[in-house]
Amino acid sequence: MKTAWFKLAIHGLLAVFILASIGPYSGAAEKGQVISIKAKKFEFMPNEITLKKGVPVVLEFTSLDRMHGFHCPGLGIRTDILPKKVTRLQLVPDKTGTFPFHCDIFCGSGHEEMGGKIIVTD
Ligand SMILES: [Cu+2]
Repeated sequence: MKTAWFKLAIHGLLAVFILASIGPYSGAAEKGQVISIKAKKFEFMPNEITLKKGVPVVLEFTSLDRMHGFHCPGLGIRTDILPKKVTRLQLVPDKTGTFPFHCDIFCGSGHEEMGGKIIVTD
């Protein structure tokens, strides 16, 4: 009987630790308007994103088919985009301009055309 209670207490403690370690990261670490971007062969939707300089946003990526990559060299951001998984990137654009992005993980015969642009305005 004592061991059963002990196990229950340990499990309870573990649950508290796990929740405590997950808690602070859900939401608090990412601020800003969420922009959802879907990737599929061979396009990004949307493929044109307009942002404001100095205004934080969270780019939220999902793939509708296979693994893709998102790379925007002009803004110094990249991430893998995985199917059935949401990948978030926080971004505070620090300059205005038009910044092309593209898929940087080979995904098939239309891969080279898979891209778009981020426009940052004042
Ligand atoms: Cu690709």
